[in-house]
Amino acid sequence: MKSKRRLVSLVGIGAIAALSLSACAGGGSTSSTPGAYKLSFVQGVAGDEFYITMQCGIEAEAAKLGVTVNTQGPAKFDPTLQKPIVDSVVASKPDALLIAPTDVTAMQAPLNAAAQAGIKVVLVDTSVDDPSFATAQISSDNNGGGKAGFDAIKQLNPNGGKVLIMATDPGISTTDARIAGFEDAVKADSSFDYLGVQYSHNDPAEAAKLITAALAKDPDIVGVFATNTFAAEGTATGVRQAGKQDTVKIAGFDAGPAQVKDLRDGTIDALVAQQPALIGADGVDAAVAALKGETVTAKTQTGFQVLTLDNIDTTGKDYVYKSSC
Ligand code: T6T
Repeated sequence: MKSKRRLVSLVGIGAIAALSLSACAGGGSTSSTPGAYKLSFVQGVAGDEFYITMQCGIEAEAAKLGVTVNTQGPAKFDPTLQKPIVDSVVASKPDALLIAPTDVTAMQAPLNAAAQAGIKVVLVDTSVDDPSFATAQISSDNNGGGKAGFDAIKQLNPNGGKVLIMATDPGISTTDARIAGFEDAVKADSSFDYLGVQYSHNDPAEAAKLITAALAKDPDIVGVFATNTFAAEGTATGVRQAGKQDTVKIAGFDAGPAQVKDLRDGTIDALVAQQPALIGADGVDAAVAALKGETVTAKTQTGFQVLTLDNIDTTGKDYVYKSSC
């Protein structure tokens, strides 16, 4: 098994000079020391290595710029759990809020309210239906990553065959874009028989159950594209339990330690690793620049790298997510 290596150029906001601060530039600082802004980071879900790694990037950049950051996340990737956290963060009046909204529709009103309260809102990773209130948005090339997932599966199955997508939930901007990128590619290739998307609700056990049922119905499935960490983890478990790891090729988004272990043992064949620390650091840079009244890049797209056994110990190793900073 040899998968294609792909390295997409990294896009950052770049160095932001922050030498002067007018008393009212950006407004809203509740800190007594000028420029010592208070930032809040609300994760999509606590305990997810993607957001832990992003938190590490945020904390390192915040320390560099002399601002403070408080991080919280819901127990599940669920807007009904994330909204109360946002409401309480807004009530605590930070200068800026970095957030990965868990649903494009349900998180719209709470984030509109945050921006209306004078808080600079920076969307990191995910977005909402109408992000016009946002100071900046930073996310991976999710559509391109979906296409890369298809390319990896195709490389391992040059003659095509049945493939499906294991996703999380509809209404998440990132995973929806990954699905679109994969679907555009698979539908353009007549050697593949696309079986559609299954939604596993960010629950590995559900993903394992769904892939087990899919393999019972279509034992000749040759590939699965899993749209995030938990979908990939559950897909790998189900494929392993079915004893089909040699015939079902899995390309999964994200590169937590468990996915990398699955890559090493041959259950997963390719991982589309994002750059969460860079997304977080860019988010801090954007928030602080906005608070200082400086020009901010409205939209930044960060890159990804496809990890395989070929590069996991060399050029790919720095892309593995962290479980702690
Ligand atoms: O894939 C990431 C993130 O980009 C996505 O929005 C939600 O799932 C993850 O956090 C991985 O679990």
